[in-house]
Amino acid sequence: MSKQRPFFEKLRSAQERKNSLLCVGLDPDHVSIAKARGNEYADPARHNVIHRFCSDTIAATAKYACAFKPNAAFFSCYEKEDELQSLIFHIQRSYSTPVILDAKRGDIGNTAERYAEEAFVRFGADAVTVNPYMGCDTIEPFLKHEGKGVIVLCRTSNPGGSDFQDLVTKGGLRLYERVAVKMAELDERYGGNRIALVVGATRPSELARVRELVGDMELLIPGIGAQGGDVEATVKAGKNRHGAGMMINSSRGIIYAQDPAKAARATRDEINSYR
Ligand code: NUP
Repeated sequence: MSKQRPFFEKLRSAQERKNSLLCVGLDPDHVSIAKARGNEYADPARHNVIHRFCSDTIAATAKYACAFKPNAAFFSCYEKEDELQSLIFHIQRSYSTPVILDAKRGDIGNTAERYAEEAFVRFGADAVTVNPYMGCDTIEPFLKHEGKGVIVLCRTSNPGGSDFQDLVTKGGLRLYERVAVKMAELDERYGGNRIALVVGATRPSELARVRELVGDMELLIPGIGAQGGDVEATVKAGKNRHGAGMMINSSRGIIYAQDPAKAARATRDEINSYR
């Protein structure tokens, strides 16, 4: 449906150009903004704090980011969907950097079609995160949007990620392993380079297992920074044969740092030191 450059092509070009596997997460909330930068963004009633904070953060970190990942919750809760849309366009146009909309969608076919249209047409995102719990038919509507990336939750970074994802399924694979295998198959059915998997940095051994199962597939890896994931263990477990195949996300650890540019650069360099 879209004639834009495919997500994975944009991503790889940004990864090479910036020598970076760092994805900067945009999760703006008023309390954290005031705490981190009280003086600059003191009055939440002032026009467009969320937009100004994000565009300043983007300007500071774009040199070091292979992708940006705004989380939809942090915009919709403040009724800032229009700002989200304009920030996505701004990142793409001014920094030639792809944008992943973190929305974790998942629903029956006709509803999934609307979610896909929301992510790719309304917001113009290059990729979106989806939840596979409802099955493969709920993911296919996203794949119908040519060139767009579909990033499927596989082994999440939160403590409760083991509640269901680690359960052993009938064939002997754990649920997250089965998701990885099924998604690699689905990706192949759609010609490859359409699907990536979310695997948390807080689980290096599961990350290594997913890498073993899916070959060189791209992984979105949240959980370094505020959630405490270890960068060295993450890169060593998650890299593919080419020392790449990862978008390692940090949100709070970068955007609320005293100096986001410095934090982004240091994180990018730390990641690179273990590739
Ligand atoms: O497994 C996941 N863990 C996770 O933290 C899948 C995600 N999409 N995320 C998201 O990544 C989370 O919703 C947040 O937007 C970001 C992590 O933020 P931070 O812990 O680096 O601040």
